[in-house]
Parts: sequence; structure tokens; C-alpha cells
Amino acid sequence: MKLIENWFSERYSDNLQLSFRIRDQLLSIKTDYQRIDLFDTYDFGKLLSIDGTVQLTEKDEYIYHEMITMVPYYFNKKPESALIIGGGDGGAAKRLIDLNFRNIINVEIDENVVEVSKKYFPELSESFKNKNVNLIIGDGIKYINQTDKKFDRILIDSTDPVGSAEGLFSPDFYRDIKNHLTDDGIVVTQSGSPYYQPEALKMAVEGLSSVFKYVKTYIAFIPTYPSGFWSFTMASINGFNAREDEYIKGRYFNGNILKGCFDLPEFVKNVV
Ligand code: AG3
Repeated sequence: MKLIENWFSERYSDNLQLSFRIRDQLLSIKTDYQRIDLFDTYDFGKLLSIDGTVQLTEKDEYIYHEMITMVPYYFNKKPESALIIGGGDGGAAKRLIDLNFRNIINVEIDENVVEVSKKYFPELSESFKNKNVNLIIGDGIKYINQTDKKFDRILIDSTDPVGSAEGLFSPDFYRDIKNHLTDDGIVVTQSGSPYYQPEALKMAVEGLSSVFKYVKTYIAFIPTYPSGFWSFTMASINGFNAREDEYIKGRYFNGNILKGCFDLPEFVKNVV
């Protein structure tokens, strides 16, 4: 299907949307789980949308992927194993490879996301060819129930908590996650826009707090997500001890970002 109108918009509320002017729509498919669209935008390069919400763009994906991997990386014992739930584009796995993780399992429910990424984001999906990455197409909730493996880091790289991803924000799921973390392991989830989706952030924080003693929210500027102001929430059983490592600089991440990203505006503190 070609768009007549040469804009793609993500709707944030009944009264507000962000529009990207596009050169072309490259793909639109309806899978068993969701609708996937791929656009070639003027400002952000290729843009992947799921059910009308921006998942990643060529130009700013590095911010999300650095922040979901590098922030939890620098706490507690140096991590080596990770489970990624979602993340079918390969962007999170790619950053974990760069951080020398040796054992990465990536469970993505929709193989179409992987296929689309192979075609349109090869620099991200190439991570699935790495010998340390094991890609499983399946339901993350079922996987965590069945596996007897434990992980140093668990990353929940999901869509927003509406429809099929809602279970990935539930206390039951967080309880299963806890059973599959190593002693000082850390789970991290994307937790929505504090401004436009305070209920997503609340679900993550309250759900994680019902299971874990230590829960911390941090923020990042992601221009293509609602309001450009995004949150992640991480949790652990035994706390967060910053390591004295030298911080690798990303294109967004650095040592000061690691310290400052936990400083929350008052309106966000009132949500968490
Ligand atoms: N997954 C989280 C995207 C959430 C965006 N929400 C929105 N636009 N309303 C990103 C997948 C990248 N691996």
C-alpha cells in the first residue's frame, strides 16, 4: 500500500501527533502479532513503526540502544550473559556484543521484525550472525517460564504496554524474571514517556517494586519517541554498586550521562 499523503504520524494523544515527512513507504504488513510499517523519512532515515508507534529510526536508534545496554552494564559485577526479550531488530544485541557479553539469548515473538530488520537495518541485524548470540523466535513470557538458565542482565526491549506487550509489564512476569537473574543481576525495561505515558512508567515501577527491593528509573532524550523524553527502569535483588571501570563513550552515553540520567524532574518523581 502506498500512502497518498507523504507524511507518517504517530499519535500521542487525541489532540497531538508527531509527523515525519517521508520519501516513500517501503513496507506495510500485518503479522499475527502486529502491523509493521517501514518508511523512508527525510530527517531520520529509515523508520520502523509497529502498530503506528515509532520503534526505531536509522538516525537516533543509538540513543535508545546505548541507554538500555550501557547504563545497567556499569553496575555490580561485570556482566557476561544476557537475555533480551523483544529486540528483534538486533540493535540491543549489537551493543551487548560491543560490551563483550559472551552469551546473549534474544527472544523475539515476531519473526517478521527480524526479517524486516535484516532487509532494512542490516547493521543492526548482523548481530544475529555473531557466534555469541542465539536468536529464538518465541514468546518471551513462555521462554522465561521454561528455561533453567540464569542471566546477568535481562533487557525488556518491548513495545508500549498495550495489547500483546502488556504482559511484559506485569508483576507475574517480573517475578519470573527475578528467578532467572544471577545474584547481583539487573533487569531493565523501557518504561515509556513520563509525560505522555505516565501509566506505562507507573506500571513498570510499581510492578518491579512489588518483586525487587531495588528499583531505579532513568531518562534519556530520544527525539523520535513521544515528547522526546523517555524513561527506562531497572531493578535488582541486591542493589546497584557502580563499578570503577573506565566508561566507554558512546554517541550519547558517557560517564556524566551515567550519573545524571538518574536525576529526575519533580513531575517524574511524582509518578515513580
Ligand atoms: N522498543 C521501544 C519502543 C517504544 C516506542 N514507543 C512509542 N513510540 N510510542 C524499541 C525497539 C528498539 N529495539
